[in-house]
This record gives sequence, C-alpha cells and structure tokens, in this order.
Amino acid sequence: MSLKLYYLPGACSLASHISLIEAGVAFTPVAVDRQKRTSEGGDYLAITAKGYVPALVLESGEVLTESAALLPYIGALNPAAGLIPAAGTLGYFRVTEWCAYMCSEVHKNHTALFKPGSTDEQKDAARAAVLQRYAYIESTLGDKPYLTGDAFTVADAYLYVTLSWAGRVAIDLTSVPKVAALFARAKTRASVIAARQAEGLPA
Ligand SMILES: N[C@@H](CCC(=O)N[C@@H](CS)C(=O)NCC(=O)O)C(=O)O
Repeated sequence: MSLKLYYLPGACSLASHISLIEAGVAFTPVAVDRQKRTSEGGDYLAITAKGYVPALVLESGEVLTESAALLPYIGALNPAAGLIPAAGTLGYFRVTEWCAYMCSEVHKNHTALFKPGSTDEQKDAARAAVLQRYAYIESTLGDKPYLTGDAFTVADAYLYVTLSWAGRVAIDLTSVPKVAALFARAKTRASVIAARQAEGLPA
C-alpha cells in the first residue's frame, strides 16, 4: 500500500501535499469534504476520529496526523530532497521549531477569520495576531530566501499555505515585504503549482 494523504482543498493539508510532491515519493491524494466524506466514498471519521485534515496513512496502515509531526515525517522520507536536515541535528529541530510556530502561532490564530459568526472585533484581533507573527518572521529572514536559509523546507510549505489565505481573510502583507517575497518565490515552485492543480485550486 502506498502513502495516502487526506486533504481538504486549500486547507493546511496543502502543506503536506506540497511536501510529498517535493519529496518525490509515491502517494495518493484523497479529498475530504465538509461532511467528512472522502472522495473514495468512505467516512473520514473512520480514518481519524479527529475529523480534521491532514491525515497520512502510512505503508503499514498506521495513520499519522498533526502537521507539526507530519511535515517533518514527510521531509525525512527523502533526505536528498533537502526538506529537513537529518533527524537529531540542530537543523532538524530548527525546522520542527518553525513547524510548531506555524501551527500554534500562525495557523491557529486564523481561527476567528474562518469561523462562521465571528464578530468584526474577533476578526480584527485575529488579523493583528497573525500579522504580529508574520512581523516576527520578517525580522528573522534577513537575506534568506526561505525560513532557515537557501533550502525550501517543510516549514516553508506550511508558511506558503497560510500566506495563500491572506487575500481571502484580508490580511495585508505590505508591512512584511520579505515575507511577501518568500510567498511570491514559493508560488512559482513546481510542487506548489502541481499540488494546487491536484486540489482543483486556481493557479
Ligand atoms: N492540529 C491540526 C489542525 C488541523 C486543522 O485545523 N485542519 C483544518 C483545515 S486547516 C480542518 O480540517 N478543518 C475542518 C474541520 O475541522 O472540520 C494540525 O495542525 O494538523
């Protein structure tokens, strides 16, 4: 059995989708809808009782969830792709540090922006919190094209995805030009273009 990625088009699972393509490993993408039905006609809750994407079914049949774990796992599938340094090195933990930051600080601060019924005050507070996290990233980038240097890592895939939501949730990236440049750079990667196409997203 090859790897299987369960995704919701354009959601955080897009980072795993991009990373699997970057890693060059064989996998099958399976869409999940808001009613928790899979494009294979199954019940997504039977794959993971968590109900949310992403979930990666491994060759053993075990299921791995949580982007902060999944992305380093995918990166480690093919060390030659350079998506994460060797496990146990400081470089490895730098990338996992960024994955954790992306998940708990950037991604989760979007919640009010996507939740039906959020008030304007809640949305404004969420935008300010996300922009404050992007400002931190801006302050660390220097001349680096990506978060940790020249290499596009799994953490950059996650950052690309949250940045791809910015227009939709009215987050203005003008004050973070290096972050906006990273987004523009990531957008042109073959993996990003292919994953978006596979998920039926606009180019
Ligand atoms: N802690 C999870 C959160 C994943 C998550 O928030 N997934 C969202 C999409 S970005 C989702 O599946 N939402 C649909 C739902 O919860 O029903 C992770 O980091 O992977």
